Amino acid sequence: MQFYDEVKITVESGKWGNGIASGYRAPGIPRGWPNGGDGGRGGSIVFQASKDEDTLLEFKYKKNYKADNGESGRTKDQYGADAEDLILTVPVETLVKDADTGKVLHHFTRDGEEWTALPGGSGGKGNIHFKDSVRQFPNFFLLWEPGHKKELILELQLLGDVGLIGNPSVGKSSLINCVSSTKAKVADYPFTTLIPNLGSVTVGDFRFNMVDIPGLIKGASDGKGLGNDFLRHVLKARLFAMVADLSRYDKGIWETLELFDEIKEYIEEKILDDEGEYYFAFEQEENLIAFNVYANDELLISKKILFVLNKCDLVNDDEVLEEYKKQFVARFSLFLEEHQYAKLSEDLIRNNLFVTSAGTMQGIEAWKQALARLLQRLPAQEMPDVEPILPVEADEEDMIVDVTEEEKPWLIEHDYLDEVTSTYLNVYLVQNPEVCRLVFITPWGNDEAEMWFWKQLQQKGFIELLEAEGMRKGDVLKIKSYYEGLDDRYIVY
Ligand SMILES: Nc1nc2c(ncn2[C@@H]2O[C@H](COP(=O)(O)OP(=O)(O)OP(=O)(O)O)[C@@H](O)[C@H]2O)c(=O)[nH]1
Ligand SMILES: [Mg+2]
Repeated sequence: MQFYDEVKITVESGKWGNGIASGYRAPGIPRGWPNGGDGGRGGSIVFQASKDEDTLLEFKYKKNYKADNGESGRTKDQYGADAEDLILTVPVETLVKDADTGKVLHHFTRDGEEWTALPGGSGGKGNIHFKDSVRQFPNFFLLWEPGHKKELILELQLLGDVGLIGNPSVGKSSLINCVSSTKAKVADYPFTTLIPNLGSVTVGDFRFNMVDIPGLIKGASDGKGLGNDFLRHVLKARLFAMVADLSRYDKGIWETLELFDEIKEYIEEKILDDEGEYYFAFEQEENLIAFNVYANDELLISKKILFVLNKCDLVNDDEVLEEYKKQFVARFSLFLEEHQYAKLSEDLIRNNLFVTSAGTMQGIEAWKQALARLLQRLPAQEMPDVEPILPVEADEEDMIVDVTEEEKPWLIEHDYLDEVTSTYLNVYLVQNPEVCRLVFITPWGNDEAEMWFWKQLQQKGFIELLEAEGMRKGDVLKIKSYYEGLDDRYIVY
């Protein structure tokens, strides 16, 4: 089974049903009264997080999601039926991004959390709403607002505090199973783990997460083994636990240290910009080892590193064990030297070395306690910035972008402007989302509806804002469309 942790989908919310204009008439009541009902609400696209989901696999096969449209209103005061919202279930820790801009729109962190990605279209009011003292029988209704359509990227984030990194079969999954209630698959062949496992570890009343990813091998950055795409998950962890298999002796140490080259290449390829100057460094921070990445002399990434020598039950001789630890310290020092990193003190390396057995539980409790102590001292995990999606609230700042001359020839050709007066009339670009919405739900050509439109603009203060910008009768407003597949509109003031 493949692990789908990133998918691109298209979502589209439903349109509102049209309102309708109808009237009640009866013998003896010649004029009657309006009774056209509203259209029903269009379905929204709503995401819901669930702890029972752990992959985005479902979205791999179905890419397009569209909520139903609302029904049109009916006569005799009857409203059209609302459409149901389309609920899409995603795992907790899913990020929703705008596919065009890459901006993070939402980050799900709780089971059951709901978020409306696209609201169903609004509008669609029947003529019963427009009756007033002057207008006894309004003969218009409002059109549906079109639904919104958007391309989204769903990305599953496994935000871990501790990331387990190591070669295949060193016992990473066995370790996560020992310290959390996760039931990761364990087997004696390489690449048992194909999907990252996320576990929650409790020490007293402190809780932290741990991520176990598939085993990495030398050359993973060139696609060897399962490749290094899974490093993305571990890179979100504050602390890297590098796991080595004690029973592989010297070879086990080298294989583990070589993984730093893969991590380095991954970061160079996926995170660092080609242009800037950057370098990697192992540095002492209090009594911790930090693996730091600097770009243009600023610290960009800082991961704390500790080493776990697992399967110590296979070397149940204290002297050999002691020798192995010494060996590890010497090998790591040599690795730093050969790769031209600055030296670290031997005590520092030794203090960040843990010996465990996932088989007999030896050293597990001490390791777990040490992880909790370290994490409590480290700064909290950063969360990605979350930006709101459409529709944006109306605001003075976004009323008018510009006045343009460029479109005048086209507007003259299409009768929005006449040639003689066009020299002193202006074309205003209006990008306010609320003005856009009102323009799209108004049935243009119906005098009453148009009057209603201008009254709305007046009441909401838009006319005042536009006139303050210098707008005069006869000027053209170019209204920015916020709806997928629909062009900007022009109206004459
Ligand atoms: N004797 C002994 N065997 C262990 C220990 N930890 C894990 N194993 C065994 O080592 C083998 C591999 O363990 P896993 O936990 O699947 O290793 P992994 O690192 O997750 O492997 P991949 O997912 O393939 O990368 C299994 O047969 C485990 O039972 C240990 O502490 N002692
Ligand atoms: Mg595993």
